[in-house]
Amino acid sequence: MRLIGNYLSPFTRRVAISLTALDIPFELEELTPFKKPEPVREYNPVVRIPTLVFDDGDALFESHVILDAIDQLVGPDRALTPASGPSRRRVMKIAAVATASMEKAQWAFYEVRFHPAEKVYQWWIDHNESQTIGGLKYLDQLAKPVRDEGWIAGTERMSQADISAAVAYSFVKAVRPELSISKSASYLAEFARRCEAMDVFRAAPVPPSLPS
Ligand SMILES: N[C@@H](CCC(=O)N[C@@H](CS)C(=O)NCC(=O)O)C(=O)O
Repeated sequence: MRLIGNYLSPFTRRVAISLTALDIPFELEELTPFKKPEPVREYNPVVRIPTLVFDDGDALFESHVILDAIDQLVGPDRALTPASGPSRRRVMKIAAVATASMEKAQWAFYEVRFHPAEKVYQWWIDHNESQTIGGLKYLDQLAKPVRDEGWIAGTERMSQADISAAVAYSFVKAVRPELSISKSASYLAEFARRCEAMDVFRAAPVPPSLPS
């Protein structure tokens, strides 16, 4: 399998960490679609990452679709999102808060990254950042009892809720450092630190610097 994307993208990162956690081998084709859109367009008409190309040439995009497909590949005993029942709903709800927080931080980041300084709309940044903070504070309360041990959705092993929550935290910290999220979501910070120390997370590290 070939994963097209990069590890600043939290959506790519949660897919990469999940693939590794499920022992599914893949190669990262590292690129940003803003600078190199063609290899993505070949498989994804909307030209976004992550795009996962299967060995038979088929491809999937949208991280939740990819994650569902790889869960199906390994089967319900190993899947990162439970197949049914209350735990499925809980894992999906927490992962949804995490991905919405990623998305909102990304929109604030894009506002600065893609506009000339005189066209940056501060109200829009503040609006998105307040939603990001709301999401991370929600995750913070869930992380409080499990910051040293256990999993955020109360599952017996790591689930998609854990991966997405930790990835969301690390992404926001990287792209919106001015939010000082380690202070306002300190339990989530501890939980994310624990996750980021795991081999599966370390195999898909957040880049040390932001793109220019
Ligand atoms: N909902 C999508 C979001 C994917 C996304 O926003 N990817 C960004 C990078 S993090 C991207 O490809 N941006 C390029 C663009 O929107 O033109 C998912 O879960 O995969």
